[in-house]
Amino acid sequence: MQPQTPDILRLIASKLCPPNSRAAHVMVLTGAGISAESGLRTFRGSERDMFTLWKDFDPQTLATPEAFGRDPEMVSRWYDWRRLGCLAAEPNAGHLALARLERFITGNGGSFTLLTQNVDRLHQRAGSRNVVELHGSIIEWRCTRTGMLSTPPTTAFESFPPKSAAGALLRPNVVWFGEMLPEAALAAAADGLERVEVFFSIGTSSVVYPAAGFVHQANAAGAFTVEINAEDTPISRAVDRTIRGAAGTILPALLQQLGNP
Ligand code: BJW
Repeated sequence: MQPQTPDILRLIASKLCPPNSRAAHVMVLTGAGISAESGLRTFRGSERDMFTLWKDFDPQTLATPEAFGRDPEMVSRWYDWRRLGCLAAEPNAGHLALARLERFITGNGGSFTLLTQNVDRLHQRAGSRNVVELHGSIIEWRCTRTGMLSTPPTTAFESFPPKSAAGALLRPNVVWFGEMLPEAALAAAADGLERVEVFFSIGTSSVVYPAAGFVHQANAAGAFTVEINAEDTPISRAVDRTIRGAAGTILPALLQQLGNP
């Protein structure tokens, strides 16, 4: 942890729960970095990061409806392999700290919305309640004909590409490049961003829109904005405070400043 981090954490704690006042309206945006400490690979990252998921695969070509249309077997095998990895992973100290922070904030009269770009469901498994899945979930799959959602068993599909009960192709219920985010998720984000008082961007490279633009909306709403990331990102200079480090270390340290609720 950098030497100035405890001072920054004290300042953030005072914004989250000002003395003699209700707790703040808080929004948290998370990305793949928060699940890195659970052993799940990130999408992008430094060249040093051997766990970068798309070191071997190009996201712009794989996470698209076009890629699925061209080669549904390859794309669904890749997603099923990732689905099993998510099911095998456990929430880490960062996920658990956010669930505790939500209980603290809502218990003290504030509001808490967790916007996640992650498809792994680890926030929910850690106990977070108000979670908005911006890019869907890899745990659920969707019939490409009827749109019906289903949760496959915890073992690999028996054949690829997998088929739905209706006999059509099944695809992961995630948002690919060029696809719209779920309307309800966008509405929840827009609603919260109008009145947000403290905004966190945690473990995201802030290059994928529309999520990468949320911090600017939070700034425009007058919120106190914070980034927690292992590296610099395009928003590092746009936030009020940047904390360089691992979410699984920083977030528990922030809770300590709040009296370890
Ligand atoms: C740690 C750490 C530790 C590591 N602690 N930190 C405006 C401008 C330009 C383009 C667009 C625009 N609006 C829309 C677009 C097009 C496109 C887009 O954004 N393209 C960009 C690449 C430029 N967006 C879309 O198409 C979106 N749809 C849309 O907007 O519809 C309307 C529309 C369509 C077309 C044109 C215009 C409008 C949909 C985006 C869907 C993204 N889908 C994916 C795949 C999901 C399924 C799957 O999982 O496979 O979502 S892509 C991938 O990137 C995934 C992630 O959620 C997303 C973001 O990645 P994330 O989470 O930030 O991870 P990383 O790996 O990038 O970063 C990890 C970070 O963690 C790093 O910074 C590390 O340093 C850090 N870290 N360990 C703290 N321990």
